[in-house]
Amino acid sequence: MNKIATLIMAGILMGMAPSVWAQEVNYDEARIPEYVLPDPMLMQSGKAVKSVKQWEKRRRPELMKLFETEMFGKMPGRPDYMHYELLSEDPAALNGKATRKEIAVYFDSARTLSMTLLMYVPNGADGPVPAFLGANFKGNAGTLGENARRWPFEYIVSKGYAVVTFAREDVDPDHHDGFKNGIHGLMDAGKERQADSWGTISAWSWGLSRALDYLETDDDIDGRRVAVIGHSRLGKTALWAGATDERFALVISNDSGCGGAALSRRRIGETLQAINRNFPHWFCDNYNKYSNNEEALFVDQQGLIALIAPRPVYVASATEDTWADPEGEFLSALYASPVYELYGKKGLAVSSMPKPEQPSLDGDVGYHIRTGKHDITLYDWQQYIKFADKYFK
Ligand code: GTR
Repeated sequence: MNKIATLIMAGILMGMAPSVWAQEVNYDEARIPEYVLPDPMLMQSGKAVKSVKQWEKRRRPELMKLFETEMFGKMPGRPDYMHYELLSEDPAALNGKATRKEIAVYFDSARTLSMTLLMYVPNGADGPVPAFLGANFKGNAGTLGENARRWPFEYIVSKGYAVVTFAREDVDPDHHDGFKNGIHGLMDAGKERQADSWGTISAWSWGLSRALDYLETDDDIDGRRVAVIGHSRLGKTALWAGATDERFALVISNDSGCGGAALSRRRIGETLQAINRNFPHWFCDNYNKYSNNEEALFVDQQGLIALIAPRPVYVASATEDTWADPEGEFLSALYASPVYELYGKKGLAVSSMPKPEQPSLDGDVGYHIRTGKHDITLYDWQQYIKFADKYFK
C-alpha cells in the first residue's frame, strides 16, 4: 500500500471520515513548522502578570473570554426548572461492595430532555465520599458491556471513590445536526446562532456541570471533592468543564489531543483544519478562523490548562496515540506550570518527557505516558487515583 492508501486505511480503522486522510498528516517532529508560543501570563495589553490578583482579576477573565468566544462557544447557565428523580437504587451492587443508583436529571419542567446518571458509591464509608465524574461514549449500559474495560467500577470503588457517568448523547448528539436536537434544541429554540454560540463540547461540559449540581445535593457524595475526567473528545470536554466550573476540585485529561491538551501550533497528527472539517459541531464557528492559521491563535492549549490553576490537573498520553500528539500534550502541561507556580503550587515536576510508565505525580500538574493505544485503561485509572489520593484522602 502506498502512503496515502495507508493513511486512508488507518482513518477507516479509527472510524473517521476518509476525506481528511486524503490530506497529508504530519507525524514527523522534524517537519513541525517553527512557531512562537504566546505566554499565557502576558495580558492583551502587553503587560506581564506578576501576581495572583492580576491573574484572577485581569488575565484569567480575559483568557476565559477568548476560549469561550473563539473556541468552545458560550454556555448558558443552569436552567430554572431543572429537577432530579431517583430511578433505581441497588444497595448490593458489585457483590455488595457498592450502591448503584440511577438518577434522571430533567432539564425542563415538561421533561422533554434528561440525562441519566449512573453511579456506584462505595458501601460502608464514614461519610460523604469523593467522586470521579465523566461522560461516556457508549451509553450507561455500555460502561458495563462493550466499554466495561474503560470503566473499572469495582477497582475505583475499592479505593474509596464513587464513580458517576452519563451518556454524552443524552445531552447533545455527536453529529452535526445544525444544533437542532439535544440541549441546543431545548435551550436555543428561537435564537439565531452566532459565531460564538456554544458547540457540542461546550454542551457536554455544561452537562458535567449539571451532573455536579445534582451531586452537590446527594448526601453520599462530597461535592467539594469531585474530579472531572474524560477520554479523547471527552478529555477535551473535561478540560473545558474544569476551566469553566471552579467547583471541580481536580481535572483529568486522558488522551485528549487536538483541541484538548495538545499544542495546536505543532500541527502534528490531528490539526485544527482536520478537526474543524470532520467535527464541525464540536467548537464554535469562530474556531474555523484558525484552521491552517494556528499562529493567529490568541494563546495555545497550555492556556486552557492554566485556567484550571491552582486546582490540580492531570494530563495523560499513550505512546501509539500519535494522532493526539503525546509530546504536545506533555508540553501544554509543562507550559501551564508557571501559573501554578504563581500560586505557590508546584507545576509539573519534570521538565522533559518522562519514559512510558514513569508517571510524574509529585507536582500539582500530573503527567504520564503509557505504552499502547488511544484508550483509557486500568493503568491510567491507577495513576489518577494515586494523584487524587494526594488531595482527597
Ligand atoms: C477522533 C478525533 C480526536 C479524538 C477522538 C476520540 O476521531 O479526531 O480528536 O477526540 O476521535 O474522541 O476518540
